[in-house]
Amino acid sequence: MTATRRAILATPAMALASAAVAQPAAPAVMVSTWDFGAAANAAGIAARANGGSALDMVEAGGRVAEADENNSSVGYGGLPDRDGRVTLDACVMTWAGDIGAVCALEDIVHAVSVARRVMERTPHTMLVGEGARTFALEQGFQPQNLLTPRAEAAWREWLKTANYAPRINSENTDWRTMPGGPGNHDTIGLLAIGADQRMAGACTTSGMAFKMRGRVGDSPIIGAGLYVDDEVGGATATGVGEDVVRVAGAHAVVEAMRHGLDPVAACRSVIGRWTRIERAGALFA
Ligand code: SD4
Repeated sequence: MTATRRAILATPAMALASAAVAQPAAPAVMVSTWDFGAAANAAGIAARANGGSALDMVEAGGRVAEADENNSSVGYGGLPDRDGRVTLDACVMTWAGDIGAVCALEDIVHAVSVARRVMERTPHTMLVGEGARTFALEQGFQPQNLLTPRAEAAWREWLKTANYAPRINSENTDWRTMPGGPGNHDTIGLLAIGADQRMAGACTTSGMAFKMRGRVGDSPIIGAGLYVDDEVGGATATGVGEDVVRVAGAHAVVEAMRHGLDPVAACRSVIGRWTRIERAGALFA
């Protein structure tokens, strides 16, 4: 599970998160994936300083990444699918088990906020595609073209070979190499603990670059890309979603912690499970 090894997540951060739950006086904690997570954390901590909840914190952080056109796999500036359409996936989850998600959302930059609206204003937990877009517009979100010139140039370059070959751990090496570079994925996952010591999480992405139209990865799937239970802790994933979904990654990590493993050991146990599945599976490339 190399692709998701670092990704499944928030490993050191999760240790902090777990500790904070057990100590009522502990300061608010926020962790987010990758370099761009620092700006997201700053936004989240600012939201808390303004009286925001853990959910407000992760939403604020996710919105920073979504608005950053230099991030090629979240929100505006995300690399498109093979048809040239930017489609976003996102979800949120609170300590109370409230959840909301959108999949394959087009033309709306703040997918994380739409996911929150799904949670708060519908009787459902997930909306997809055109339905998600219609709901977002009804909720007052403004439509905009999410395909930036840089992302379009990268897509046109990709079309020359149309070779779909996601590389594991590309976040470490070349997510900054847009346009046209091989940095074909990354995502932001966020976990936060609010002043009331309650936890929430969010995950938002444009998914794998040049994916098939309609493809959805792990990021908006509760239990795969994100899981939160503040009796135990939280986990979020980035990486090749097809791999994370196979082991219900985030949920598996939280459940392993529930059974007494520390966060690192919990991640290792899930990676081990994935590795065993990979070896057994007939359909793996
Ligand atoms: C997905 N997990 O759509 C996301 C992509 C990602 O680093 O995290 N890339 O499969």
